[in-house]
Amino acid sequence: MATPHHNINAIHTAFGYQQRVPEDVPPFSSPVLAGGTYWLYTFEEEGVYDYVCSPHEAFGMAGRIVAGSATGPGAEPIDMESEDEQARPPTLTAALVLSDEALDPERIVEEGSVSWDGVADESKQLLIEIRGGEEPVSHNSHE
Ligand SMILES: [Cu+2]
Repeated sequence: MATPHHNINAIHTAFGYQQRVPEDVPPFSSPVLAGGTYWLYTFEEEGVYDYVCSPHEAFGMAGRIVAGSATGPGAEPIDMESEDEQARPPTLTAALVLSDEALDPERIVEEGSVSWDGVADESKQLLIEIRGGEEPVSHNSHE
């Protein structure tokens, strides 16, 4: 990673999310990494893997990797209406990014990769506003 303080955190029920990695995959997460370092993970099961960077999830730092074919729970649309606090959707802008059509799993398979520039600006909008000394204010306007 080029800059510090990022990690990889699977969108997995063990972390309180609705499952967005293949069903048989154990939960996985990297440590928060220093700049210039890396972390290795081997994809053992075929399917869609959604993940977020825990410190920056609300800001849209999320990703999708398709190992083999676009299958499994991550191939389905994110359930934004879920009221199950033990199975919540990805948070705020991460949910927008992962719902953007640029990250359609079949498209990722076809094109091999999708660039950040391919994600629509409105999917990158911040849904929280941080002002000096105040708590973040929710502007959860996409529901
Ligand atoms: Cu990050």
